[in-house]
Amino acid sequence: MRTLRLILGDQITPGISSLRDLDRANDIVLMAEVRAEASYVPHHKQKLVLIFSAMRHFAEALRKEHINLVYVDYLNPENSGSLAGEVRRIAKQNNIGKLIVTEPGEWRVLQELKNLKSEAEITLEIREDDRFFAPHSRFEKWAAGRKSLRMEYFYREMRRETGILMDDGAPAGGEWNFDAENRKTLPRNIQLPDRLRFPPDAITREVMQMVVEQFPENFGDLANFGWATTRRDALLALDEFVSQILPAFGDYQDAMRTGAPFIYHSLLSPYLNIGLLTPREVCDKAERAYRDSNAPINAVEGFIRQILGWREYVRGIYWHKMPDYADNNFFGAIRPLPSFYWTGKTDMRCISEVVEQTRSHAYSHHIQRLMITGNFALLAGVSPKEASDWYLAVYADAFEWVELPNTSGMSLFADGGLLASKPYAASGAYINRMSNFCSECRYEVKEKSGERACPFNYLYWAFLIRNESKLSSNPRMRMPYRTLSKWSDEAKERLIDDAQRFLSRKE
Ligand code: FAD
Ligand code: DLZ
Ligand code: SF4
Repeated sequence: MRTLRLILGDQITPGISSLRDLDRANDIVLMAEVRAEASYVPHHKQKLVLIFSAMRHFAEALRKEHINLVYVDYLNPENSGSLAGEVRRIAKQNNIGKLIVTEPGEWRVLQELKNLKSEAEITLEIREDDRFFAPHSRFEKWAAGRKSLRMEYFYREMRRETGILMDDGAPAGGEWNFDAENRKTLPRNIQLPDRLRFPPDAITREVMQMVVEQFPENFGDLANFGWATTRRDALLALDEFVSQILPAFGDYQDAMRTGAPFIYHSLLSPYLNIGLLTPREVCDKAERAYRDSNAPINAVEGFIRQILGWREYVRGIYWHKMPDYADNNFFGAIRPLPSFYWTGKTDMRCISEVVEQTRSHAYSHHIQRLMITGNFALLAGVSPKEASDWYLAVYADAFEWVELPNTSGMSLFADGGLLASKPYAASGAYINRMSNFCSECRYEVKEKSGERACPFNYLYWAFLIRNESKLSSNPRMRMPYRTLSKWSDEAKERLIDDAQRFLSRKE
């Protein structure tokens, strides 16, 4: 009997564990474009093109190495439409006795493969995904017995263990974290750098055509598609980022501006998440820039913390807490997602700008996801499930293991504080400080209440009032609740009325 090795759409990595010890004479490698994966949420068209095109380019590279590959196109008439269906079909045709797969990134897909094992009478070998720094067992060891699972402590252990940005056992530059230096506003006249984007080649153009035909109603434009779909191009994107952009990454990490979706962010998350780049090589390259005095410590530490810290940590949380994590709803929020998350049609300039950037690029940088669309959903009491489905659909880098803890935990505080020590709730003042959105908005950011007032203002206070019993004992929420306690009942009523009026009308 022969062995089948399944490569998933986010396992586009030459050294992936499922391909090690491949017997070229006997084994079959399977890759399949399937309807179930392409439609479990209505993915942005650019996300679909990125994944299918990267899969096809990877398949080409495997064929060049004379690997025995079965590649099932989306439109193949025999395509059963699911990963399990394709494994079953190809296994039957080829006398397969064993399936080897690198552990899937998503709980849902892992269950599908486990179920297949019992039905299809094949041995299933699930291998560790060692593209990550921390295996599941490492996170579990760290989490065991801890009351508080804060990222910062996990990150420090990762630094110590990997030796990244460490000097003789001490953190490089003398501190673990330089975030205090990383909250600058963008100078008005600063010339933001052009970014390296990749014109679609013949394979990508063919996929674009297919996606337009098969997914005509999906959110997103393809006109600006510029993602790398090969490892070669992803490495060029990494080089460009480290040499040209990284030095200013830290300073302007939280800045936002109209017409400037990328600022000094890396745009590397889609490549990391589908496997065109590995986190290790990205961190090593960033550290090299610091060691060679080509980038300052606040930028390099800040950047490495996102990958070695946050990215590893949210994956740990996801597997530690799934499947229950998806059902968390600390505030009991049930409001449907407003339609302007899809249309961008709202007078709130900050939201229309972020939705427009998202439609054009399948991208929006972290602080926009957290403090604009995430903050609005939190303040308005949008259902965590509806918000998560939106984030999972609209970003090129969205896979549940990283999206869910960021949305449900970090952004919506739906886990009640496992991930964040307080909700990332903010009024318009924060958005005004970090962006130029408010100067172009029909609402008045300085007004708290009334028809012209910025909705983030009264929604913020109404959120605090509504959730007082759940939040007022949180030491980090003491300040706003102290302010609130000084207001008359009448003033509070006015804010609640404004919030209700706003939320009940169609924006
Ligand atoms: P940079 O700002 O250049 O950061 C460098 C790298 O660090 C990123 O490429 C990414 O790999 C990693 N990183 C940064 N922040 C985080 C984080 N909070 N969690 C995990 N990794 C991080 N990231 C995803 O990869 N997929 C998602 O589906 C996703 N959904 C999100 C949903 C919400 C509500 C929020 C608030 C954040 C989400 N993030 C997600 C995290 C973060 O916003 C993106 O990783 C980042 O914006 C990607 O852009 P970049 O590559 O330019 O990042
Ligand atoms: C996201 C995605 C999409 C859109 N399509 C496919 C596909 O056709 N075939 C495939 O193998 N994987 C796809 N993926 C990725 C999976 O949905 C899933 O997110 C990951 O494999 C989980 O690790
Ligand atoms: Fe957003 Fe309020 Fe500023 Fe308008 S005034 S852009 S709604 S924060």
